Amino acid sequence: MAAAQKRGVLIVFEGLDRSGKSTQAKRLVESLNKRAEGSAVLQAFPDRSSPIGKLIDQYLKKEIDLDEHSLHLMFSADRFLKNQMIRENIAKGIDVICDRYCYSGVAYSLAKGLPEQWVRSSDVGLPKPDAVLFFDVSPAVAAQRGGFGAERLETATMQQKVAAVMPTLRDDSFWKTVNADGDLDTVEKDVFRLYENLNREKPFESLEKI
Ligand code: DGP
Repeated sequence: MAAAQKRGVLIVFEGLDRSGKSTQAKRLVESLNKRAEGSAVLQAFPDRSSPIGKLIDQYLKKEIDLDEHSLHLMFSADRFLKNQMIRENIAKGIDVICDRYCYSGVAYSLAKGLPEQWVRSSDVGLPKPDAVLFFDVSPAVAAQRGGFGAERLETATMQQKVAAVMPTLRDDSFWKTVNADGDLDTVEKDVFRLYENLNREKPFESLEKI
């Protein structure tokens, strides 16, 4: 009898701007697909090409203004648009790697002062990550990696606030810290080690709280 198909895993890369999370998320997906074509997909949030993501993109580029509560819900809705895609891939044995997830959503909105309970509730029900890799970069190393971009939230003040909030969202049962100060190859190896140790035997869950 053929061996039962193992499920895929959902891995979320979170961290501050210039922590290297986007680069490493891409590297992980490339390396997995090199080993087995079609075995992993990359999903960046926000998905700026989705109907809602297009509006978010315009907001980030300062082309339109949006009410902050609406914006929070739009980021959540953008993630829920991928709910089915994530679950179908995981069921088929395909790994889904996300560059940002609801933890960015909560951290940015708390940093802006929106009500905590409300902010933490809108992503409940999303697929629960098997691992959140938190890219921990020291301020000195982040500064060496260059200045901020021109988008609305790319400011020192916002980054400091998000840096203060993000660690408070940590859940030790599935968050893992990646030392993001290292060079690209060292960090890639650390990420791969964490990836290899994930448990595909346990049932895939939904987020009950954030
Ligand atoms: P990126 O494409 O990774 O550079 O992210 C776009 C910007 O949007 C970045 O400044 C972080 C911010 N961001 C990402 N996800 C969320 C979210 O869910 N809510 C809010 N308010 N901001 C977010």
